[in-house]
Amino acid sequence: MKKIMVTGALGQIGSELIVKLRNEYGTDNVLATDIREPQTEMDGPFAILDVTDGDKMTALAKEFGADTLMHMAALLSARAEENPMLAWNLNMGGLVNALETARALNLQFFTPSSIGSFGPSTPKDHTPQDTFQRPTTMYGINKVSGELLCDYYYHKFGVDTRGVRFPGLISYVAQPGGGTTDYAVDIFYKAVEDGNYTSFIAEGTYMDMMYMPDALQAIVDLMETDADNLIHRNAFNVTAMSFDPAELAAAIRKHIPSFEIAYDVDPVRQSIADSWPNSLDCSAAEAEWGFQATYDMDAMVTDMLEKIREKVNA
Ligand code: AKB
Repeated sequence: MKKIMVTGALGQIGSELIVKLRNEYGTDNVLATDIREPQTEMDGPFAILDVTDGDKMTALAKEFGADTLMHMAALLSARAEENPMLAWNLNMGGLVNALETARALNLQFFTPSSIGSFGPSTPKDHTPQDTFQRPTTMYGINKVSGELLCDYYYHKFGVDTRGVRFPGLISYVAQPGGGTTDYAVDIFYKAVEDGNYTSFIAEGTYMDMMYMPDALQAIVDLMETDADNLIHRNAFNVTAMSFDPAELAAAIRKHIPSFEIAYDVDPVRQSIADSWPNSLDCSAAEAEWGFQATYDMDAMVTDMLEKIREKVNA
């Protein structure tokens, strides 16, 4: 049975990952950590952890008897552009501390990279697994450096590091906050509450996306795969769908016919989106560990609207 410590456990991915891992491996076998206290009482172990405090991270993992570390704490793309030095210190400092903890305690290790690790010179369509990565954002620089660092820890120290390049993740549990793909979550709340949405990303801007249940399953599947199957390890392209705001609005209109979308483009987030791929090729993830997404855009929209209606009505 695994004993897993998770950083950033109250974030968009972390808050659902904790539930998934506790269902798979047992409540007491998953230690949730975050820089802030949970707003509601958490079912299972929790500890306060600022990931820039490496000694505390290692001490917590040791005390818990962790054999796995999932490092989720990070500043997303738009917030990183607002405060590049904070992003560098948190994203890179936190990652180095997490890798050092994994090295010291011989832990299996997961951390997500992102479509943000690509840049304007990357082929935009069916972006290959191995290709140019010259991102123009601080977040992207952090993500490419992180991919390389995780490879380094594997080759140099034998740490069992693994990771995926997540696209925009769509979920109804916790709001993302500070990302470029966040419009694809905000739109659902506005559709249910107001019947219209003003997008900060322009029509015609395609980005990869994935529904959270598929993202969580991808993490579990990758971590459970026999290491001998893995060639790429730390930065598998994964995706489930690619759409622009107008296509997403049309899919929402199948459920809310009067739904309207308008545009008030934010130049910072638009330029980040313009530097990212339209659609990824995830054949390496499919071949090496059987990655498969189950939600396409219509299935995701149906579930999101149902869950957000329940949430708003409650
Ligand atoms: C963001 O928009 O910053 C993230 C990401 C794609 O990594 N959702």
